[in-house]
Amino acid sequence: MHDIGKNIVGVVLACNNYEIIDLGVMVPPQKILQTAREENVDIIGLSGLITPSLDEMAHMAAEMEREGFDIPLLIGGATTSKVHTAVKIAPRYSKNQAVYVLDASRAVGVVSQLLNPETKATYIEGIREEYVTVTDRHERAERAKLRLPLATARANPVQIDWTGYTVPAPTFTGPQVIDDWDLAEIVQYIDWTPFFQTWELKGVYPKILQDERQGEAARALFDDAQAMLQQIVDGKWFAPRAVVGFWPANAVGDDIRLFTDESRQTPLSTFHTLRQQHTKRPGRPNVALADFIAPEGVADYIGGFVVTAGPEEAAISKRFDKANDNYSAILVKALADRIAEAMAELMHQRVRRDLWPYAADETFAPDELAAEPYRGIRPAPGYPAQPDHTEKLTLFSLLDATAATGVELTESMAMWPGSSVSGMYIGHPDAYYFGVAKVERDQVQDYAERKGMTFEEAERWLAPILNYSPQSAASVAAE
Ligand code: B12
Repeated sequence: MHDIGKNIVGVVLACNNYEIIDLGVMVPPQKILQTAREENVDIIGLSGLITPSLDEMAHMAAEMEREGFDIPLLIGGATTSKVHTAVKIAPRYSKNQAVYVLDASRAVGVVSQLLNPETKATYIEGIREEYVTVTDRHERAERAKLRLPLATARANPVQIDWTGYTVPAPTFTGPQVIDDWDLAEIVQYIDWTPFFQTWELKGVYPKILQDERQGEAARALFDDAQAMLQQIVDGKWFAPRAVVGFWPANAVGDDIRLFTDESRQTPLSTFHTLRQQHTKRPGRPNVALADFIAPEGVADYIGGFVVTAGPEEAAISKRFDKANDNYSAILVKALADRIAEAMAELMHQRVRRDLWPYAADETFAPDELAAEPYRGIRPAPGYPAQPDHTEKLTLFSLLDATAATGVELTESMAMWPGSSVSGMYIGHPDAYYFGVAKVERDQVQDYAERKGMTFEEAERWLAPILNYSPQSAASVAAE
């Protein structure tokens, strides 16, 4: 994971004359607290991109309480929310206040209120009252959400008629490294819409360039991006790497069993999937990814991949920072993210046409792909269809991904270098993206057994999607 959101907040606050100490990414809580003490800071800020960081934030709040800190704790980043801050973080830090900040533009107002002795107490009082209301509303809404027993949900899967289903075999079994990347080709596959979101410009590319209110800023940013992209391509600033693999596979219940070879006699590994447990309208299934893989007796396959723009972007960004060019430092990271996503898109097309040619005749142009008009999906561990980030362990081991690409998995299941994407390939024409949403205790129990985890471990990794308050919540934060 890397730190564009945190960078932007840091730059915005620094522009408003606050002194920022940026400790980087994946910093252990003790280092943050030690620096906070040594430097006598006024506020600590945490940024979280993927859900495992939510637990770490709750843990940090408990540590601050335990060590007697009495300064505000700011919370931000893509997966954080006011509800999570109010329900899971703020209650663990009663000595002062945890405050959720939606975006960089709001950070200045929040910080100035918290640092001004005249406004601080009233501001914190206001936040406390608001968080009590948010927590009450959240708990009422949660109680109202009735989930189905797992067995009932399982009895309502996606109905696919597998009789007569055939799919071409992939051109190889097991992993293969792909390192003949042409940056100029990758660039054609960039989806620009999320790039503008990074800069808080909301709208769809290319329309956003003509937008009445944001058009001018969007055009200027886009021109800068194109100029830097040209330098990235011409100067070969990045060395992208990837690994892709395919295996014979069949669904066994909610699991996807992978085999060593076509005889399907020797199991190699298992992907575990989670099933939607919410009440559905008649005719709507309770989906799990395993529904899109054929049961035993039918020759089906699954693929997996890891792509990375490479680690170079970090050093380049640092050089810009050193030259006091924060803008280019953030721009190069945002472009590295786009390149990683573009590689995922380009490789998926190569898979469909050549490597696992179930759509060999596909002719979509690169700029048509963002709308996903093609056959098959590539769900990623951490995305709504598979919220369990630990499935990356299985994927990485199957692909021997660290040796193949240099991408490492951190303890909290983030990938380093930050501009990396991983996922699975599912080829059935009826496969689609969905959100598992919240699950009940019975599914957590079942999932833990299937994965060979303890119940508490499974609860911890699934914490963001539990439809109940886990008994272990307190212990997670108090660990
Ligand atoms: C760009 C992006 C990526 C990029 C790069 C991510 C990165 N920066 O490291 C790429 C393509 C590489 C990527 C990869 C992945 N991603 Co991604 N990604 C996104 C996306 C689309 C935008 C995130 C972003 O950079 N936004 C722009 C920045 C500027 O915004 P921001 O981080 O929210 O920060 C702002 C505020 O939050 C606030 N703020 C942030 N920090 C702080 C701190 C303080 C103190 C304060 C006051 C304020 C503050 O101010 C910032 C500026 O306004 C989000 C979806 C979304 N729309 O949010 C998914 C998302 C974050 N990704 C997600 C996932 C799962 C992944 C992968 C794990 C998928 C995979 N298996 O490959 C990988 C993980 C990468 C890794 N290295 O581990 C999920 C996470 C959900 C979850 N359950 O954990 C998301 C939410 C998508 C989704 N809906 O499922 N991703």
